[in-house]
Amino acid sequence: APREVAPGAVHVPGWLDTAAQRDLVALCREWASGPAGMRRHRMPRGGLMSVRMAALGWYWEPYRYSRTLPDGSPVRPFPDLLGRLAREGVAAAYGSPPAPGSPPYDVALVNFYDAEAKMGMHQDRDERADAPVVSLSLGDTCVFRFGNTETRTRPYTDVELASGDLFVFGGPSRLAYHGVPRTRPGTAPPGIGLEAGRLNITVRASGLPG
Ligand code: MD5
Ligand code: FE
Repeated sequence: APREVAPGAVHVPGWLDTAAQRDLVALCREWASGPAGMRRHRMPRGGLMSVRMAALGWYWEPYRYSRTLPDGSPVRPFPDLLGRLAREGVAAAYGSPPAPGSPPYDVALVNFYDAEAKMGMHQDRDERADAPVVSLSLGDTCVFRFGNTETRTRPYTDVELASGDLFVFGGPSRLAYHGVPRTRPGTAPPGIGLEAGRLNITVRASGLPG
């Protein structure tokens, strides 16, 4: 059953069944193989992110979206399947799908966490649309830290995100600070084709033209 962690932030445990998780893991492998596949980005202050990222629809690097990769080559197109899943995810979390005329889902970031990877507290504010972000978790469970809109620190709530879980972040929670302080290696379920590590797919509306 959906659980509201904060206004507009809804966790739906076990939303994807094993077959759907397996299909998404296989697609992530394909997406990871492309030119915009599984990069460790460098932060403006010099550090290398521990999470590896692939981009679909738009290329993202700290902190902007681009239509092309740094070398000018095109980004892999945004798959219709992820747009459909995002709209269904919003409906599952909020009880109704996005209103007609809402900004279209057009970008997905695929994050891979090995046993050591984590993501520091940050806001997702590079989008120009306020559509909810739809997050899908696959593989190892993680500790997801959901904070507040004012600071990177307390108060925050730690939520365990397991394989197959859906999380939708919208409304007043859209600009909350959040991060992944750790994963729990060895907790991935059998039968999805991901023996070690965690994949997270976030689907977003960029609000950017064309
Ligand atoms: C992850 N990814 O598990 C998380 C889950 C990212 C990222 O944080 O930026 O790729 S998605 C969490 C998220 C996205 C947008 C808004 C909020 C949370 N939020 O308002 O808390 O790899
Ligand atoms: Fe984020």
